[in-house]
Parts: sequence; structure tokens; C-alpha cells
Amino acid sequence: MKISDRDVLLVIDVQNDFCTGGALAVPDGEKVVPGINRIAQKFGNVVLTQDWHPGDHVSFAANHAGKQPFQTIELDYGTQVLWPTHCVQGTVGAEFHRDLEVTRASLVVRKGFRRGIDSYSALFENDKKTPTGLLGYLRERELNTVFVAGLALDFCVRFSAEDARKAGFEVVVIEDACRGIDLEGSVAAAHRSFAELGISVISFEAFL
Ligand code: VGL
Ligand code: ZN
Repeated sequence: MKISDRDVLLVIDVQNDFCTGGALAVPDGEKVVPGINRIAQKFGNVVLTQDWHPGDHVSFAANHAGKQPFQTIELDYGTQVLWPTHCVQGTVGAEFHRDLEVTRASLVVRKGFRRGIDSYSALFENDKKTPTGLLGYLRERELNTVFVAGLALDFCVRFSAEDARKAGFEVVVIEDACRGIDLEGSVAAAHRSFAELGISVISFEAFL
């Protein structure tokens, strides 16, 4: 595959809490790291996202009496899954995996940093309205194809890919550079959504 200077690699949430031993470990999460590092060498534009919550965040089950992780609640912006406490601002769990090659990234987008709202997508928070600023960055820099990799395929990768596609970008998910959580068929649902929206799904091998 030929990478152009209008292409950007968007690396979603490759943080300790989503890797083995972390608070919200995605099975084999850390296995995406070598492949992402390798692909990233080929891109002139690399953007990272970092899930970055205050300790009293609304998405944490521990902040809702009687609730357990993976139950849901209704908020004014819709249904919210309650998660184990994860990626708390300034903690080791919120740091990027130590082997992730971060030096080439031109931008780190932090998301989910307001107490009252979660943000799966790198572009819009979970109310589907509040921008993170990434859309403006991509547009101003005249980037037009967004390659997405990272964690978790069925949450932050999925919503980021969808929002980028809906905003008019070509979007390519690098499937084996992602891993999923898979709550109640959410990986299959992500794949259906990618097909419906015209989001391409490719393998890491396309870059070798
Ligand atoms: C994520 C759940 C909660 C993700 C972040 O990165 O996919 N999932 N916060
Ligand atoms: Zn989170």
C-alpha cells in the first residue's frame, strides 16, 4: 500500500489500562503494539488518542451506588455502559503502553476528561455533539484518509471510524492492529456498521 501525505494514522487508546493487567484489559490488547509501531513508520501523519478521565467520572460503575461494571445507565445523552475505573488522569494506567512508539505523533487527543460525559469517539463525545477538536485538525491539515488502529475495536475504534466517515473522510480500519472487548456481540455489530457506512477493513499485511 502506498501511503500519501494526506493519509493519517489514528492510534486509539493504546494505554496500560486496556492491556493485560490493566483495569479494563482488552484481551491481548498489547499485541497491537508491534504492528502499530511498524505501520506508523510509513505514515507522515500520526495522531494518538488517550482516554483521560477524572476519578469521579460518570462512566465509572464505582461512582454509582449499587451498580456493577458492564451494567448500563440512562444519561441525558443516552445509554452509557458503566466501566471499571480506568485511565484516570495522571495514573500509570492512563499512560501509553511503554513500547508504543509515540515520538512520531504530531498530536495527542485526550478524551473523556469532563466528569459528566464519556467520549468513545476521537471526534465527538458521547452526546454526538461536543467536538474534541480533532475534526478541525484533520480538516485544517487537509488530511483526507484516516487509517484507524488500536483499542478497543468495538468501542473507541468503532466510534472514531464512524464519526470520521460521517464527516466525509475515507476511513480504513486495520483490523489486526485492533482488539475488541466484545460485550454482547459488539465486535460483530462493529463490523456490520463498518460495512453499512463504507468503512474499509484491511489487514496489517497490506502494509508489508
Ligand atoms: C474505551 C471503554 C471505555 C475504549 C474507553 O478505548 O474503547 N472503552 N473507555
Ligand atoms: Zn474510558
